[in-house]
Amino acid sequence: MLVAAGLLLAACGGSVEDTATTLPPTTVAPAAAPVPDELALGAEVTFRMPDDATSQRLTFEVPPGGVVTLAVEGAATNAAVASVAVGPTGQTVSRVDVDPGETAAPFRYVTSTDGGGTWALDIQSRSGDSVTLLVDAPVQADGGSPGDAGPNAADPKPIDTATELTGLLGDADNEDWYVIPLAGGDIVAVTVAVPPGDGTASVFGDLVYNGNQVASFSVNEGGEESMRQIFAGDQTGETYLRVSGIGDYSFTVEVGPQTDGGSEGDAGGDLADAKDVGFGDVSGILGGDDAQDYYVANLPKDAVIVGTFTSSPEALGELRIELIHNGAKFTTASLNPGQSEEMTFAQVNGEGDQLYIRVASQGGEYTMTLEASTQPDGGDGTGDAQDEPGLAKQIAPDATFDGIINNTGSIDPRDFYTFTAAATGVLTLDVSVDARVGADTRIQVRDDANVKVADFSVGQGGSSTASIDVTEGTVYVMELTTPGQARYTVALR
Ligand SMILES: [Ca+2]
Ligand SMILES: [Ca+2]
Ligand SMILES: [Ca+2]
Repeated sequence: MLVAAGLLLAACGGSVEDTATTLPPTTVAPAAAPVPDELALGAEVTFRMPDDATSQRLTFEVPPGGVVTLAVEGAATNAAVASVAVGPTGQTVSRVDVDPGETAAPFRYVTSTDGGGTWALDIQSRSGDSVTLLVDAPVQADGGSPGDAGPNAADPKPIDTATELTGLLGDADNEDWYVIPLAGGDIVAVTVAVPPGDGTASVFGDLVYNGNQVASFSVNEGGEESMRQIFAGDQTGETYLRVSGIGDYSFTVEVGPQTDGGSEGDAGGDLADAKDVGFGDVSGILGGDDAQDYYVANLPKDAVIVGTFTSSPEALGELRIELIHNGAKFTTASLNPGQSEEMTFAQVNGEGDQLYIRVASQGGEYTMTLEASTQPDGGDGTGDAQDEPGLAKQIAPDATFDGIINNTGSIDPRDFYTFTAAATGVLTLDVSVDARVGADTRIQVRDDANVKVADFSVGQGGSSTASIDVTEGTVYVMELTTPGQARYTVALR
């Protein structure tokens, strides 16, 4: 019997096999029953040209998106070559010639959703010769359900996500469109593969959103390509996967929300829409129209913010980090792909003030590890030692404590302390400056007559000791200043 080659093509992912066999002579005898003018799909018939004719038209109905296949065999007793022209009525898309006793090369033609209808076989042969015919037109099953995927955004096919699906393109079917619903702030990942074949297949995939192509890739035979597109929080509605080209393909679509800051959803694209995060580990992703992520966190009073920021090695271009307080950027960092940077920044702020973090790039993942603690100035837990002598923070004459000053942006340029000498004699003042968060730091001490009794500087990572003659009961004021930012340790003894 004849086997519809196209069915084998579909089943074998595009490989061509000539599996038709020579019919036993008994079956090529003239048909016992007349062949109907309209052929049934999938049913083998033997047509004998009437004695008074050399051409005859037979028709069959092709459903939209059907893959038309035709197998033809000439009877061994035929006197000459028979030919069968095939195509939608009024049009020939192929002509199949078959020698006596031979099987013609397989024919396959892919129609699209807007194709189908009545097709014709125009048979020409010697009068009395016979051909055995098998036509079929199984409907494509693009995206795992019956039917061709439509040719545009007006007629896309819904699909299951996270499942490997298949599709078919070729002939009149140039584009398959699939619809992917977006909830806002989604990540859409698409993989498309084209099986190995005879070298004629290749497809092009792209994602379309709001009429614009937002991502694209091409896949050759035997290849597989993937793409990932990030959608911003306000990008809801639908995106479309368009596959165009020729051939069988398989594909998988995965859709899920971004998890910026550890919870479902994109971090907002402006200050008003910033995502609430605590300090700790914060990771997120940018890409496409999601070009910036904003976060907000409540600061402790007079916060020292320590952040480690890392851009993924696959990031697109520079990652920019901005820390914002009271509507003003107070520090920024720019990271290349794969780069990591630690930043420390001392603030002067009220309890519960908010820190905003803006992260911006063309695309990629990032992580931030954030800590915030109150400035340790004077060791009393109340925060910054103020930058006016009249408001100097009281310390004991034998105190040891840490502090921090930050003159970048004049946020906390000076720390003032005051102490009362417990005894007359020499008071020793040790000052060291942190090696990592450090800058030249100047220490000045004045007595209650505003006479300077000490004035020395300590560099980054350095330490120094001063001996000061003090008088019991006298109130002294100590001032620390720096042009940069410095963590310092002071010990009075
Ligand atoms: Ca298709
Ligand atoms: Ca994001
Ligand atoms: Ca301070």
